[in-house]
Amino acid sequence: MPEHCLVHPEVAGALASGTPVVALESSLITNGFGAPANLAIAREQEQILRDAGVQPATTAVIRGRIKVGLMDEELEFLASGDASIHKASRRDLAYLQASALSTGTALSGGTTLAASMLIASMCGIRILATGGIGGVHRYAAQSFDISADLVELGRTPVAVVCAGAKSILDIPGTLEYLETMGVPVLGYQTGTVPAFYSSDSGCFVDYRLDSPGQAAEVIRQMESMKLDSGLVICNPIPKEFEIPAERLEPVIEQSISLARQKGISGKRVTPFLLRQLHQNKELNLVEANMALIRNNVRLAAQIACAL
Ligand code: PSU
Ligand code: MN
Repeated sequence: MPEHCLVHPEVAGALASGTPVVALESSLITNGFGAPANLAIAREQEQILRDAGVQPATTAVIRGRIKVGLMDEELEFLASGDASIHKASRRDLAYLQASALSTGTALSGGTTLAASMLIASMCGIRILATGGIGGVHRYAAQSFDISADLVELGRTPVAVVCAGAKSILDIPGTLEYLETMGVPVLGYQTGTVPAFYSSDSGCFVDYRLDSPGQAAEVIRQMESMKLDSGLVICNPIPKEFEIPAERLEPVIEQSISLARQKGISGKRVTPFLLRQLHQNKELNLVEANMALIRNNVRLAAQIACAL
């Protein structure tokens, strides 16, 4: 195991013995949901994996140390909203680790998909489950706002099970970027790219997967060729939780203009937009968001077992 990660003994044991392991990100605990939904979903994802015989490996930076596999107190801490907890992408990891040695306060971080993939790959974990990937933002031609998740997918060999990208993003633009980075975008039992809250963005996936075994075979092929890039497995939100795009769209555009008015930029953009959406009283987006995460974690468990 890499010396700069503290891998929980259960995770290390599972990796050594060939027990399936699925990595989970923690920025959705620190930035994706408010309390109490954040702690509930953090615990539930781990439980779904354990029930399927899979070892969960939630990644985070806890008081200056990168951890893989968290204790319940650590999930509680991440969900607490403590001011020392940052949103941690690839570029934040070194500073947060250094904080334990060089400043008075050891800082913590909820790891984004990008950082979580990187940490998973350092430890030999091959699959990660999340809600939605970051992407090319709307109006990126002016703002240059493109998530580091996409670059990470282009350079780090971890398969990511997600419900597509949120429709706060430019989905065709996101797909173009993934194509440029050489990242396959596959649909699980669908030929279309889901858009997080809805099962169809109107865009097509590269290929369709019909079984966990087929997904596992694609992962094995990528590994045997040492492509060193990621894979996006799109799993549409269950039908009963879908939110019609025409109800969502006005709220999204309102939230984006509010973000611009307030001068929100950089890493604050995505958490701001997610908070705006979740605060909307007419749309029960928190429930839908939790449902699609559960669905993704279940599929990731099946693929991990097939691997
Ligand atoms: N999309 C969601 N929920 C989330 C995120 C994205 O639907 O919680 C989080 C993920 O952790 C993702 C990060 O990696 O936001 C992307 O942030 P940015 O756009 O700043 O790269
Ligand atoms: Mn950004």
